[in-house]
Amino acid sequence: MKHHRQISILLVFILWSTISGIYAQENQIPKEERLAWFKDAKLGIFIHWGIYSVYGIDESWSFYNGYISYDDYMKQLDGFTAKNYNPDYWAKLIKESGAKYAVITTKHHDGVALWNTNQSELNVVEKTKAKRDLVTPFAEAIRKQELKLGLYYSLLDWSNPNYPNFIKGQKRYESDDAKWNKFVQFNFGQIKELTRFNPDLYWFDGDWEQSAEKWKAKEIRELLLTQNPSTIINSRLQGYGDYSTPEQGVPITVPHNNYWELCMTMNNSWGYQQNDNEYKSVNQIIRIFVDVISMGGNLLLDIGPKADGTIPKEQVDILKVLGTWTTKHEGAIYGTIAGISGDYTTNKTALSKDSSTLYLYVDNRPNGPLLIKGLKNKINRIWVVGNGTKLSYKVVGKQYWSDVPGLLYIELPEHVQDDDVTVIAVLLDGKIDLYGKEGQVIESN
Ligand code: H79
Repeated sequence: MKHHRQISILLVFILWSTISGIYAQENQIPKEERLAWFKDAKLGIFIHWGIYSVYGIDESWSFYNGYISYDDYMKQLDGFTAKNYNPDYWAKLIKESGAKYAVITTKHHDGVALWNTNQSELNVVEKTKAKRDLVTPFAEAIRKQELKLGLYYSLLDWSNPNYPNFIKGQKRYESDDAKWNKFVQFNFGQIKELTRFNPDLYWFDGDWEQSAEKWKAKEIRELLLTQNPSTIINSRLQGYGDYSTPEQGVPITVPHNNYWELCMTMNNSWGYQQNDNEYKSVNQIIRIFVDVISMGGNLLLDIGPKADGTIPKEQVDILKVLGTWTTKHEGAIYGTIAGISGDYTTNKTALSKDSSTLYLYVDNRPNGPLLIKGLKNKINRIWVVGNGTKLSYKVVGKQYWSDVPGLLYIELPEHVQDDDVTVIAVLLDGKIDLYGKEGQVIESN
């Protein structure tokens, strides 16, 4: 009798753990909740650090495209020292820029891992003078600054002997299930190792070379979400990610996916390239940033540290000046949502989450008062963000017999204007209410 009871308790337990196991796996936390911090973050810093910084050439692509031989590319292992690597300084600088998260390349397409992986000898601990895991101290430093941690990982690995693709036009094999299965095992091995860092975000790359089925993309997603149900995955997982990642090109219209992030270099390179001095100015970067914010996205701005771990001065300077602007305007950056259509004003705009404050980003010296048309709300107050100056405004041309709102003109004196982008807050009497018609029709047909 007692024995029976024990068995039924055991059965109930097995049933319970199976059911809860299934529920724990996928999407237990709704997407909006899981991606809430990401949606509010607006700025992240991308870090491309690898042996390609030794010669200062394109990360992985330089050998893939045949600009350097594979063997010569790999000679860079000898020059990668990380001698002056100071992750605490990196993290402080990232914090100072106003970014809320950082994404570091744990392994690029060249297959060189920045952590002490057990899956392959091709890692900086075993093959370079750095002789240590570089990801762990980075993760710790990032957490100390209360930033979110993102790990970049290339699904494809052009160095792995079991991976089919090697260099452009040269494959190791066309089809070989045994080899491919070994590679998948290796990939899962490395990804499992990365889960030990418990990142807030996984940034996959290189998914285009294989199908979801071959990568076992669904299983990768399940693995990551089982390990941490609140983690986020970028879109480069053949349909199994959470948010889209336009690369380099600023979107022209608001992307369809409500969650997106533009990744962009400061010059024309992801990694450190001494020869590339074509840096965007801080002014250009800030203007791109507000463009992204106005469409409800994030900017993931890239830096490329040198082989010894120092961050090039040009990049440090950009991060610091950017930080001055983001600090001054924090109220009009974090937690905002996409603004209103360009039909209503020539300025880029964003809205507070409750849609009761409209932010205007003035990225040119205006020729006269700023203009918003079609705004039905009453206005409570208008001021310059980060400066506090109250601005005078006037509603002009409202006709008592028409429901078309008047033209809202806002005076913006020279002395309150920012050198880069001036931000104006328009506090409305409630949720924004825009006139959606063509205008009052007067003529009868
Ligand atoms: O790590 C940086 C780059 O090295 C990597 N992503 C950033 C963050 C990257 N570079 N290029 N790409 C990703 C996309 C490459 C697309 C291409 Fe293709 C691969 C162009 C040609 C081969 C896939 C297949 C897209 C078009 C054809």
